[in-house]
Amino acid sequence: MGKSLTYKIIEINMVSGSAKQKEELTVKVNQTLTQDSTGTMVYLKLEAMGVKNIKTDLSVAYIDHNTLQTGFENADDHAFIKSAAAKYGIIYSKPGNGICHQLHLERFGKPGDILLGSDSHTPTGGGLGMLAIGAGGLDVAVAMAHGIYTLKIPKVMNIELSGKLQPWVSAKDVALHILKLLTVKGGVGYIIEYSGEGIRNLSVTDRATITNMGAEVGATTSIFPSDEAVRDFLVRQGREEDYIPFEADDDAEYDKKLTIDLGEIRPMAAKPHSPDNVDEVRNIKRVKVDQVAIGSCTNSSYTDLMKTAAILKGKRVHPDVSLVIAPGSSNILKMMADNGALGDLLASGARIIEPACGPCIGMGQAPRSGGISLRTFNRNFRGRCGTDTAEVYLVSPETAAVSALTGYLTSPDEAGVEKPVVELPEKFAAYDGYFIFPSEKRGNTELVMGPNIKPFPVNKPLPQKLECKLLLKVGDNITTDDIMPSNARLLPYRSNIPELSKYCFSTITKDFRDRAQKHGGGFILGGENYGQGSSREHAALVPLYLGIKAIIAKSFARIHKDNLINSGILPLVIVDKNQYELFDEYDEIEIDNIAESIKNGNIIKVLNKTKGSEILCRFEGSETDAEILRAGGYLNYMKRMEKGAEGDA
Ligand code: MIC
Ligand code: SF4
Repeated sequence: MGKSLTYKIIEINMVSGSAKQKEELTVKVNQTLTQDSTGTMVYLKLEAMGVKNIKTDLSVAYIDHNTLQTGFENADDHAFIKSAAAKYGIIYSKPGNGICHQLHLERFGKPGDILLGSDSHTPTGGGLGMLAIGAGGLDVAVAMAHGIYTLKIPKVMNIELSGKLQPWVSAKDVALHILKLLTVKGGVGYIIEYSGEGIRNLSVTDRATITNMGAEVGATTSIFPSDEAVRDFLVRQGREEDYIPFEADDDAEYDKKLTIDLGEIRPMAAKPHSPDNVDEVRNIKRVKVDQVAIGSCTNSSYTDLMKTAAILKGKRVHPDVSLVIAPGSSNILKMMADNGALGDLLASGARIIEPACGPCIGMGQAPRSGGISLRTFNRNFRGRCGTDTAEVYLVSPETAAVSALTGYLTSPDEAGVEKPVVELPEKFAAYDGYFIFPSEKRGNTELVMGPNIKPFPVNKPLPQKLECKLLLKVGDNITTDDIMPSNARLLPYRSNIPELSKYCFSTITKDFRDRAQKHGGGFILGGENYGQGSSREHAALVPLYLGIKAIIAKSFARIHKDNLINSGILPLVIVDKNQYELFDEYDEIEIDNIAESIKNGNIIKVLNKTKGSEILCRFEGSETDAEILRAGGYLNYMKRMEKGAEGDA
């Protein structure tokens, strides 16, 4: 049997373990990326580890999320990250340069490399044949410190694409079609590998749109082969030397296979409030639109924005619509300024904002109360746009631009508008004016810590017995946006866990912090896919700060489970899912004999003292994970290991 592309890349980067064992293996991490809203924690942890030099080939610290500076907080965080970048030899990307994933694809991504990023959409890099994985901040700090990442070996799902996209259908519609097929949990435990004749007609940025939204199906990452399209992209970016061809063997072995005929896909939309609530646009009843937002790491490429400009050229945005556009990178904005397309956007009445995540993470441009917003983004969770009562639909740039003209959600193939054709420039702009490259002589750079940067919480070793109240019972697919919401008001406190704790679970209940404080912490009961979505480790650190000891759930999303373990919070999986019904909020819960029970596979009895019932759970993790939990989280575990090593010497 031949090898998948995934295993080929894993094999060339393998440090220890065996891909055949299907358990855990350690790989070399060639590149890392951080962004600012998760990055402050990464660099605080790197500092706490006492790291002198980073071990990756290349690491980049982007500032793209918290770019509104309505107070000193975000600017303090930028200054801190800039000083950390200078101290550790990391490339710093100034605010205004663009969105980490789009920039990384343009300037640094390399076929065959492994990239670890403190953001769940790091898999965007899979569009040019790299294994690009999103992780919690601590894992990225460890990757920088030691140059490695330990991976629970995922299964590989092959999606074979045949046929050709119809006019007006684009990569975003493919991503949404896949979400409809797989749902937000269908990719958990898998790396998705694309193959087939259909991929030949997809450019690198099309592919990146698809791998980007692999995060929404819960996949560890998604990857396309490195072929002529990748070479072409790298040549235009002036980086042909980074090209290496990589593809799976024809007879590669896969754990699951799907086939999709691209020709059958129509313009799609994800309706409120989940990316998998997908239907064809033409099936959705007439939806009047208040806002259209184009951009985000999913759809802010040169091609996406040039298509938008071509659709809007010589026309006016509908009077009831506010059209906002955030380019993916300063290079794209510069090219569009030079070739006149920016002028076409402005003449149509579009609002152009700086290249950044912007409205995608609620950093400005919140819709009006009860407003309808069409967005080319990847997540439409309730409240994420900054307005709890707004309804967000996820669509392609084509659907967004045409709907901005008509004022209604419109299937672009049925609007009688001329279809845009975009020619790629021979050479993409590469000014790199917003990058600060580390200096060779780094000396004693001091970290710049403003008053907004507070110490992060560290857990205590796991006791033998836990007795607490069940503070909250939630349903399936709870997102990290539910656990620790983000918007322009809260994001400035990403370095200030005590302040953030006031808003923990605030999309679900307003009194979670009070409950936790009143009862001295406790447990949470969750449904399937608990912790899906963002990689933010704040969704573990804030519960840790509030005294949460364990999360008992039907299943967990990958990154969040790792973040819980790294924070020393027990993630326990319910063996018989029906038993979820046996516990209710405020029941008194007891777990005894913990150290022994968390050996992988052992049954853990979770006793409900209020009802006299019992749920049987398991801890699903490696022996190292169990050790980390016993020690009270990764940093304590590291200290223990170091002490052990000193003791041995
Ligand atoms: C997101 O899209 O949810 C974010 C904001 O980029 C997050 C990271 C964060 O919460 O800071 C992600 O995707 O990991
Ligand atoms: Fe930024 Fe949105 Fe992409 Fe997250 S999903 S990295 S917030 S653009």
